[in-house]
Amino acid sequence: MTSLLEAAKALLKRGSDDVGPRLAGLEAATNAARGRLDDALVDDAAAVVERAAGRLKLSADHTVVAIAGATGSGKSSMFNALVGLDIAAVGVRRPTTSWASACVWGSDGADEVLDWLEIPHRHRVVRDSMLDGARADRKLEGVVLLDLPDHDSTEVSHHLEVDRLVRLADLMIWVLDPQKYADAAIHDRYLAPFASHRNVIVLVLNHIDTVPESRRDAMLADIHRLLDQDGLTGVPVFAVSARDGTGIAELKREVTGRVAAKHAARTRMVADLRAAAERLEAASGQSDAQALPRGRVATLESAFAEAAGVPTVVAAVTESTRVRANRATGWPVTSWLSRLRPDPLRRLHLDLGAAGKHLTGRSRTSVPEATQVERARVDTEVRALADEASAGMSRAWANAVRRASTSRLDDLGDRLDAALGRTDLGVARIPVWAGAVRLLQWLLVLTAIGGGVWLVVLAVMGYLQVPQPDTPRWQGWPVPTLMLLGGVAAGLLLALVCRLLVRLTARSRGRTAHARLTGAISEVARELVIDPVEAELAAYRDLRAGLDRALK
Ligand SMILES: Nc1nc2c(ncn2[C@@H]2O[C@H](COP(=O)(O)OP(=O)(O)O)[C@@H](O)[C@H]2O)c(=O)[nH]1
Ligand SMILES: [Mg+2]
Repeated sequence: MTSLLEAAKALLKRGSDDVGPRLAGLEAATNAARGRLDDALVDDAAAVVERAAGRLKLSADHTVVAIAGATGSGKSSMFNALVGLDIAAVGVRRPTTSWASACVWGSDGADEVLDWLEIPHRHRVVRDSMLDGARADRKLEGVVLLDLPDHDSTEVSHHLEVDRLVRLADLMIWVLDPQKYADAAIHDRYLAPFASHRNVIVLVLNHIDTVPESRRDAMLADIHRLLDQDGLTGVPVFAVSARDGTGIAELKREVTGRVAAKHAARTRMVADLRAAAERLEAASGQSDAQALPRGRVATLESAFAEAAGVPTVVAAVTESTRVRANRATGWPVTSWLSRLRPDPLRRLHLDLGAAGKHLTGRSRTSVPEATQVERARVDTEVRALADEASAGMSRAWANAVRRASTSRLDDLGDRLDAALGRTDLGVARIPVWAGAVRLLQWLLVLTAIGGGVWLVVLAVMGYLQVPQPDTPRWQGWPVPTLMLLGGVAAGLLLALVCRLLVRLTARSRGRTAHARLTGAISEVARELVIDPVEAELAAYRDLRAGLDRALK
């Protein structure tokens, strides 16, 4: 039960608090909508994303406050004064490490932030764990206070660390001391370069207890003058003593003010994100993306196949196989007659194979181009597919789907023709059995001719009254007569039987060619229509997922 409650709480918290996922969601949705929804709308959402991302810096739930300054200016003392405990070592240079110390008020998600800032565990303090909740300063909830390494340290890594943290900070407290506040090196090297960050900088003149009251105003005026020269006009300056506590309350108020401003900005940011996401949703529709229905794809492919002339080619394959195999297996004496008829595949320029096409230099087959009716059917099927795929989407998105579905249809004719031309129809050779039959047929013809010649010789010898040798007999029949009649009869019979086989073979080759052609045509359909439509559906899915995250 408890774990269930915990889970529910965690969910609720996510639902109301996490700006990061909302921002990421809106960004994904914006990218997906680019080019598909109205440009002005998408630009608007992108601007919200950019603004929010810039404002977020590190974490919307934390306000990062960094204390920077020269060695001995009192950073560590200031850190301790703000924390209210002696945590940072005072009066110590840190030559051995370049790491900042950190204190976090409220522990929610603090570790993540500190990990991100790469603050080692031993330098972390969580304020709530040291005091009971009632005493902890509620207004400082979410503050991450960093005691930066000395900026005037000679080690390069220290500079890198300072630069990195300063860029991430929501507020930078720059500590000066009365001795060195006018030091040109500090102003030129450290303050002036941060002019563009001036709305996140406050200046602290520490050690104010060591300055006689009478001189304090003049010193502050001098600092303001120097800041003007640095391009840091308007940056607040606090006169503080970390030792006796002068001005610490004001400084704390400044910090809590920044925290409140950040909370307000965050609330406004969430509202902006939601509003932009809602506008995108209104323009794109709320339904889930559909998968492309298989049936639709199949009818589209069959429309493509018809437009490409697949039935014509398949018929030609069947017919051509029939003609060629019949010619091979038919009775040789009559089968030459069939040569007078042109081969149907040759008519379509489809039997040449790649090498032949190269030789003839033809780039197109002569399969007739799609008729208007066939072409119209393709268009209808494409539209039906786009309509079905975009069901439930807004009109704008449905238009994007439809645009995509027709975007590549211009070269449909050429692409289909090329697919036909490339396909191996499997008709280059006559079947092996037909070759064997052809051999047999010729043997039979030779037998018949042999018998015929023999008979003619006998007849001539009879006519010339030349004494004839005994003609061999078989079952009472003279062998030459048997050879002539048997050869002719067997040839004719064989041809007849083969016609049946040829018809079966032709049909099977037709089926093979049909399968191969449909395969090639499916590829064209996928590339020209299905893929572009699916890209739109994928973008819609991305958009929906992004909006769900942004609006959850
Ligand atoms: N009189 C006086 N001494 C201070 C003040 N703040 C810091 N110090 C001293 O200045 C020295 C350096 O302070 P520290 O906080 O270590 O400076 P850091 O090097 O910038 O971290 C220490 O001896 C502190 O006690 C202050 O406001 N007044
Ligand atoms: Mg220090």
